[in-house]
Amino acid sequence: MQDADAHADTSYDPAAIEPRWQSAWADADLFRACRDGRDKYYVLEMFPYPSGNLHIGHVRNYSMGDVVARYKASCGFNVLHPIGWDAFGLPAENAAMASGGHPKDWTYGNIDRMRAQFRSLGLSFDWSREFATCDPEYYGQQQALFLDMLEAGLAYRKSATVNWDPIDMTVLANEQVIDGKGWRSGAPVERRELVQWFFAISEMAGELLDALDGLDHWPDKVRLMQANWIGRSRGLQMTFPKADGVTAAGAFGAAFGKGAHASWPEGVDGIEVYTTRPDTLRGASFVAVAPEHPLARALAGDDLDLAAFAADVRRGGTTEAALETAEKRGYDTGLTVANPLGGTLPVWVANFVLLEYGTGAIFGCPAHDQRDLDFARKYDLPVIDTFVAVDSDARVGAEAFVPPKTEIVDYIDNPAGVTRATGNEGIEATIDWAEARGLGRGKVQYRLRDWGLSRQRYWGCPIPVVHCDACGVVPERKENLPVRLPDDVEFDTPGNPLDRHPTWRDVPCPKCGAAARRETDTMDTFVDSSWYFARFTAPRADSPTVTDDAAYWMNVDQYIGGVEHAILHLLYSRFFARAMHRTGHLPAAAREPFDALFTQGMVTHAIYKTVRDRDGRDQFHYPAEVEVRDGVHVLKDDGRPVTVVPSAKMSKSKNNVVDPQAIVAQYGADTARWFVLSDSPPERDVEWTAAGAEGAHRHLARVWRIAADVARADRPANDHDVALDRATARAVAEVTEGLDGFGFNKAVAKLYEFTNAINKSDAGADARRHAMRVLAQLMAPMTPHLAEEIWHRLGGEGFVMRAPWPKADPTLLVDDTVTLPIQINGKRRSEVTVAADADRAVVEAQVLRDAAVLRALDGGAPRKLIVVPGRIVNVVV
Ligand code: ANZ
Ligand code: ZN
Repeated sequence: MQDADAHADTSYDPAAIEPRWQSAWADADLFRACRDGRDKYYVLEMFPYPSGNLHIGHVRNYSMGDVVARYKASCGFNVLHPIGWDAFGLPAENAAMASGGHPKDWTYGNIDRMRAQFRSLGLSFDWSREFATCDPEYYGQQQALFLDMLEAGLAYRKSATVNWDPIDMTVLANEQVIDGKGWRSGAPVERRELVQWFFAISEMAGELLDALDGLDHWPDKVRLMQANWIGRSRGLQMTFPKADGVTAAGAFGAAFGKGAHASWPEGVDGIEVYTTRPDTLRGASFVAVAPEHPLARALAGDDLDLAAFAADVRRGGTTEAALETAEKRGYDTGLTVANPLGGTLPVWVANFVLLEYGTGAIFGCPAHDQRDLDFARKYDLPVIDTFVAVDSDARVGAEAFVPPKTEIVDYIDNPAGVTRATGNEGIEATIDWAEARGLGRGKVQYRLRDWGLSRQRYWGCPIPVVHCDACGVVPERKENLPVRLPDDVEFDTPGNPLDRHPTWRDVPCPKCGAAARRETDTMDTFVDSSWYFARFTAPRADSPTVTDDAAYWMNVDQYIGGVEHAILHLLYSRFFARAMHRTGHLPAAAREPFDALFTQGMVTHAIYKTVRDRDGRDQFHYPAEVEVRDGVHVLKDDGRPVTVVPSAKMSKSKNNVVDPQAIVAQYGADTARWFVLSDSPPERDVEWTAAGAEGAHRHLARVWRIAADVARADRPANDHDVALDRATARAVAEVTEGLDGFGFNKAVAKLYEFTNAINKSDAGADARRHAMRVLAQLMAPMTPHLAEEIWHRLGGEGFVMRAPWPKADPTLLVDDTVTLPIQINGKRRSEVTVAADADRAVVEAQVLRDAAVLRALDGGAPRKLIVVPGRIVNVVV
């Protein structure tokens, strides 16, 4: 036996190998996808935002996709593996504002840099299909889709309450409001009424929810997050009729409260509420409406205090989270409604009631809802139990009593006569009771709101309509698409530059020709990423998709991306696929566009920090400033001890970012790819360490040397060696299993083993060459350049990716021995390895010689000795 490491002739030089193979692949157009008679496989990684530089998280994401793409190609599939750029968005405008350039130049410059970085990683993208969402050829087709959706009633305009940033002068998405302030400007966000464009996603809430069940190859957590976001609930919609009495009112501090002067507006007979806990009706102590509810508006007409209260509430954001944490505040209108169970309830306007959910009005039951309880405590409203816990004295106290709806409780005077039942049973019975008396009707409600897509920004897809005084909203003619963004814009004043661009904005009406005005809102950038996967199937077509191409390439067989997109991006894409089907742009089968989804973990890195004497603040150090002395991390400079925070998210401000370009320059792309795939399961985070990268590189260099040794063929030829054949078969079987099941780290571990097996093997030259070629094939999805070079040097034909994936000879996989665990008195204590076909007596004899068994028997005989052949041995002493 000899170790190849002993006499290496050439050394591993990725800087020479990698660019050479990248050009060879490009020259052979190896990754271009064309429709043919084979089965297709469409693998897609979420396309990147062109921020300017790849980060190491990208390397992991795209390496995983590349493994799948190359592996499936070797398995004979016609693989589609495209890439593009999610290129519209605010950062480009911010950069233009900060440094005076143009968003377009900034964006395309970044794309050029990142494309080069992608190429240096050797990713098997079909570059012929590349596009950026800011290409007019792309967003023009998006405008065509929009017009079709407008016609189909899937896009519409309505007035809506939005988060308005008064400094940036723009609408903010809920996620852009942080602690009630604009995420960029830091200005307190206001609520505003604006006419906005919407997609009718809520109309599909039910089917989007139900279809989640069919997505077997999606992570459960993502399906659950989507289900929660859609938020189906069943409840009761009921009306509280108006009553004559008025309350003493005057509860909003000393200043607010209408008191005895209030009267019902003309034509209003009561208040309709939506409740998911009708079983708590007995505990209702007030009714509340949203500040923008028609009743509140009508009353505010001649109640200045109420108008002032509503205006005050408007100064908070509209997010649910903001409302959840904001102090509960209300205004007593002085009006009352009748409770069908007797008595009257006061009517309030409350800041925690949302206009857009249910009916924009509620009844409050403080005993069983925390918000209602906070409200009741503040304004001194009654707290009435409607049910209590069965076996404990848990009930409303400092906190509301809110048991899960599946828990059994004891009801108190439930109107439907329910006594001991689960909340769900109580709810259903009370709905039946209310329906039977005509008090209301059962209703399924979704939390999902329609998708507001209007953005008052420049760097986005223009909404292709024109506003005409005579004709109203007029769709742009399709032959005039794309409606291009004008290039000559200024970013020196806040607000939307399109609003101040007269020659772009002022156009004749497409219908009557009169002077009219272009829509200056652009689309939410989530629109751009909601159909790019479909566009990749025919990226240059002059319609959004092409029937035959979509039919052949859709669906995406494997989608890969970060879990941060678990909700919005995936939900919007699912909606768009449905909308595109309805408008004739996708086949029915593509309504769920992603057959399988994989969400990968992050690449993390330790943070090194010390505390600064001057002000006690943390100071962060680059890895290069730190070394280990006697097992302790210290600063190289002055030996001060460093605190290590392991496996932290990378962040520039914490000095713990690894730059893929530096890694590629130092070790090569294959090392970077191998490392990010190796250390932990793909769904988990992997911690980048210098030692780990070094180790990955050493391994690849070792594979290189072993290959060189094998290539020398200075041994007697002999093409069979049972041990090596077995090791090869096992490696093929297990690596294949790893790749099929997203167990890339397991596949990598197997490849380490197989490398050792080849190195140690004393088989003849041909057998070793064969094994080495198989190793190259198995490594090719992860380290394509090294694999290609080895394959080539060992006489492999063509490109390694084109070589058919090896198959494991099943007869070589059968082990001739088995290892059985030995349990002593029910605990696993040892194991025994015997011939696979050994009979019971042989196994028993060997068990009785086992050291752990001998110790336990202590000279005696076992009370029982049970051999379950092939499985386990039980010894009772
Ligand atoms: C009475 C009640 C009693 C409620 C109780 C809850 C607990 P989910 O289940 O998430 O759908 N609600 C209804 N419309 C609202 C609105 N526009 N703004 C704020 N809150 C609203 O939430 C439904 C519950 O949230 C409803 O059930 C209603 O309060 C409140 F012990 O009605 B409930
Ligand atoms: Zn007109």
